[in-house]
Amino acid sequence: MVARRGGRSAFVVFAAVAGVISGLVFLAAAELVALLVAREASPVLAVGSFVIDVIPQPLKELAISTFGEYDKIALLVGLGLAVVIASAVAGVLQFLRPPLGVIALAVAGALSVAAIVTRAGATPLAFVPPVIGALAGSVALSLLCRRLRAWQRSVATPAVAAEPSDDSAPAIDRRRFFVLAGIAGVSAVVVGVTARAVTVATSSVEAIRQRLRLPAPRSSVTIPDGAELDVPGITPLFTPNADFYRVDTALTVPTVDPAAWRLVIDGMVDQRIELTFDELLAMGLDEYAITLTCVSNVVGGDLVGNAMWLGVPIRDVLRLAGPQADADMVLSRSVDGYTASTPLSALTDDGLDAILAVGMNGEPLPPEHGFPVRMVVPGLYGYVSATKWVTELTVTTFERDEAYWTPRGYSAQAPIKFSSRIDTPKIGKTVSAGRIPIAGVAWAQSVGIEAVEVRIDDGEWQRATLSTPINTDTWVQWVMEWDAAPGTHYVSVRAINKSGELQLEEPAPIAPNGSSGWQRSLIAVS
Ligand SMILES: Nc1nc2c(c(=O)[nH]1)N[C@H]1C(S)=C(S)[C@@H](COP(=O)(O)O)O[C@H]1N2
Ligand SMILES: [Mo]
Repeated sequence: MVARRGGRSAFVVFAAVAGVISGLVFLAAAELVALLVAREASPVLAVGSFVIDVIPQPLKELAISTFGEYDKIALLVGLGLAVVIASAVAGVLQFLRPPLGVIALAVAGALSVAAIVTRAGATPLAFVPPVIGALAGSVALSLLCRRLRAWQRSVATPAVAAEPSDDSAPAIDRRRFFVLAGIAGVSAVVVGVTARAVTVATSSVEAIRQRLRLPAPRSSVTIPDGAELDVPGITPLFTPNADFYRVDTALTVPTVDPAAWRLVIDGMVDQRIELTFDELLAMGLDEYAITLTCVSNVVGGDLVGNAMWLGVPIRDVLRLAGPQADADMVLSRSVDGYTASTPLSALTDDGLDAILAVGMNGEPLPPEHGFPVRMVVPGLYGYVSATKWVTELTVTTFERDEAYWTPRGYSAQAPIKFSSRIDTPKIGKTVSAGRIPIAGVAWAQSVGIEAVEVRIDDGEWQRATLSTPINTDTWVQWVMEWDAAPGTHYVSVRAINKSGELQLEEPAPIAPNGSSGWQRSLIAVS
């Protein structure tokens, strides 16, 4: 090898390598400290953004026309090359004219500090990562260059044989340089890449959601005494988020950063309105208990759930835009393109709590339930009202526009057909003879449940005991004690709403506007 013979040019190459390794140490230490104290203060990204800002517009356009959608990658690659070249030069300087290399790193640190602290949104500790990075890089550079010079000296000292053996002084000094260079280089790459990956992963929308603290509601829902029955096997009054049914057309759950979210209200309005997430929250949040139902719920099915929502009335948001008199529909649109057609009157009616919800059962909306904002409208099936990840409300007419499901075999308008369900005893599970509860839930959103009736086999319809309703928009629980005799029995249930209507007996499939019929289950008693 040339260096063994003391060739000065070879040592200069190693000095350049030492410089590049020190540059990596600089960036890795800065990334690690940025992760810990100031996430926005990554020198690579801050300097990159700075460069984007200072590049003159014609040059920017040239970059976009040359690299197209890869312009940002091109910038980062260019920046990476510049860092490699500059740190190689710093290495050579430090080797030939110490401490010029360390001074160069200090200048690089100062420039990154300037780029970082002048960025919008920089936190008070934003200067720390580049300072620590420059310090770490300088220590690495001066140690590496010291070892390189020791190696150069021992090669130059003609005390030993012309071809030194492996444990001669030059060999030992060479090994000491490579060991340090190896350790510094490998740990810089490992630490830098890991810190960057952790930063990216924990800055994800899910992490943003975890950190999000919604303002306290101005008003909360009072849960009356007796709202929840104590019956084993009955559906809980509120459905935990993890158990809440999920229905949507989204292949992967859309991720929407609340900071980038906008709600546009347009169409037949006096004035187009655009709201940010903070502006929506600033309108004031209230609690709403509303039971959601899917049109695909079959009689006795479980595509229905009850939640405590936190939100803003849609009528307040629409009022900002001023819907025009001849409009009769709001076409809500999700970030994933899904649309729902809701009668304008259902959203503007003062007596109906149609809301833009941001919270669900005490937390921000779960991603799969529409984070950061969704619609919830009492009394209408989800597909015509409950748009998740909602981003646009277009005021229009049923004649002019249609929603996602309308050309796919479902009605443009679909009020919920009120219904009742048996939760216990479970179908297909044998129960022991004796006194047992038959219990379940019943819902008639926006009207309310007046009564639930149960029939055993071909007997009389008997009134069940109801839980105290929270309001007319939530389901109620019902229970009836039954002296179960051995054998098989049919248990049927039906509800009566507060308008005095009886639940539809005529069975209907889910399409085009929801199932109907009375649930009748066969129960085996032993
Ligand atoms: N963006 C979007 N929103 C949507 C849907 C959808 O497919 N995409 N499905 C709707 C339907 S059919 C129902 S029943 C409800 C279900 O809401 P959940 O999944 O939170 O229970 O969301 C509604 N909102
Ligand atoms: Mo649905």
